[in-house]
Amino acid sequence: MRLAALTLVSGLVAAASAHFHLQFPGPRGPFNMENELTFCDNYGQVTTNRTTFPLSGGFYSLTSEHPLWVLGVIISTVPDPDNFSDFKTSSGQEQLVVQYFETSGEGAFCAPIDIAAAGISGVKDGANATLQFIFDGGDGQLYQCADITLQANYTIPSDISCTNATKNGGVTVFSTGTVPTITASSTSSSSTQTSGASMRAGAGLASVLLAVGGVAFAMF
Ligand SMILES: *[C@@H]1O[C@H](CO)[C@@H](O)[C@H](O)[C@H]1NC(C)=O
Ligand SMILES: *[C@@H]1O[C@H](CO)[C@@H](O)[C@H](O)[C@H]1NC(C)=O
Ligand SMILES: *[C@@H]1O[C@H](CO)[C@@H](O)[C@H](O)[C@H]1NC(C)=O
Ligand SMILES: *[C@@H]1O[C@H](CO)[C@@H](O)[C@H](O)[C@H]1NC(C)=O
Ligand SMILES: *[C@@H]1O[C@H](CO)[C@@H](O)[C@H](O)[C@H]1NC(C)=O
Ligand SMILES: [Cu+2]
Repeated sequence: MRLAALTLVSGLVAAASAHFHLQFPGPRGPFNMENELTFCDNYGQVTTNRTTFPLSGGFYSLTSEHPLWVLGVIISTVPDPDNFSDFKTSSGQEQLVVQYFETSGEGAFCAPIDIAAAGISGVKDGANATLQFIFDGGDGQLYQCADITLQANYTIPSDISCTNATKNGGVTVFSTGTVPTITASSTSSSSTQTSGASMRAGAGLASVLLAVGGVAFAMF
């Protein structure tokens, strides 16, 4: 009886503590789990220790603690972005540099990013910018920010790791007019208790993100 209760509690704690950690470019400050539900993990102030980051041909990396998740990356070119409006165009569209996509897999994830290709105003060689990573693994939208200086032809040092955990599944990019369906095949053995909740929340999120992605897509 007591054991069963403990197991249930630890299962709930595990579900609540599962989030994502931005690895590269580095975030504004130490990871704070509760704050990750708020703008920039609640680091509202710009930092001066910016990461030099390639204008094109870069990569970003994170670790996921959720088996099934959605990610998008937005950019701001204002000097001290401290609210979501700073990551939007004057007409209110999110300035996406990585289109929202869904994938599966816990652990390391690393993927290419071409900031110049997004055609955002103010993005150029030598410009300062802030990236905000928006992640949802089924327990709310989570945010981490990285302050960067863009540099053309910059090569990310080879000691920065860029690997995928072998469990990473396929990618669905939300830029078409079709509502994506989340399949049950992507659940991992270690997170079976949370997968049902993740999938339901994920399906709701998918519709919202589809609307966002659809609007962004229509702009191109
Ligand atoms: C910048 O400095 C802060 C405060 O020392 C630190 O927490 C953060 O990790 C640093 N950011 C990078 C990208 O190194
Ligand atoms: C970019 O940010 C750094 C650090 O905050 C600052 O010293 C530099 O002047 C800024 N560069 C531009 C072009 O605004
Ligand atoms: C967001 O911050 C900018 C300055 O960075 C400010 O001009 C603007 O009023 C703020 N918008 C909101 C909605 O708080
Ligand atoms: C990791 O997986 C993503 C999605 O499939 C892919 O775009 C990326 O290139 C992979 N990263 C590495 C380092 O292979
Ligand atoms: C980047 O490299 C290309 C090709 O080598 C070159 O034409 C261009 O001038 C470089 N840009 C900068 C800003 O150095
Ligand atoms: Cu979480």
